[in-house]
Amino acid sequence: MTLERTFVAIKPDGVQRGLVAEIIGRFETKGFKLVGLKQLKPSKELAEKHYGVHRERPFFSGLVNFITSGPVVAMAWEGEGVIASARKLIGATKPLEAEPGTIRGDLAVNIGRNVIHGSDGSDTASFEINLWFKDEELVEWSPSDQAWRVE
Ligand code: D4T
Repeated sequence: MTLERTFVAIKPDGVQRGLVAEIIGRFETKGFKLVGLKQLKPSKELAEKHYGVHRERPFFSGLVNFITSGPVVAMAWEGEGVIASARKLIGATKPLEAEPGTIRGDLAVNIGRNVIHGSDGSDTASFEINLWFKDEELVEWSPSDQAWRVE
């Protein structure tokens, strides 16, 4: 079993719309383990690093303005296969193309207000967890009911 960690962020629209509990609940009830959690208003520098791959895209400055506009709930989740599974739980980038049952499929309509981010691979996951969290903000723990989730 290979344990992975991924970075998930509830964007300002998700926080402003009161979707934090609903979104955290999807990962919790799936059976993943929350190892990092904080709310912050990201700096421009943090947002530009996070979305660095999109620096040349026309939507980049709007995206940075949006992500720095209000609180973001930053999370690190751990579990077997959590990186790909989180992307499935989140759904397609364009919410109208996201399947019902996914977070974006159920809770969003617009690409610029798609409520949540999840790392798209293992390198990105490590980069983003290190970018958003200090080592001491990540908590090692064992859920007492783990044997009822994973054999
Ligand atoms: P994030 O990174 O927010 O989880 O989104 P995705 O991984 O699903 O999609 P992405 O990297 O292609 O896009 C990053 C971010 O930019 C916004 N966006 C994207 C936008 O506002 N307009 C656009 O045309 C695109 C392609 C939405 C997500």
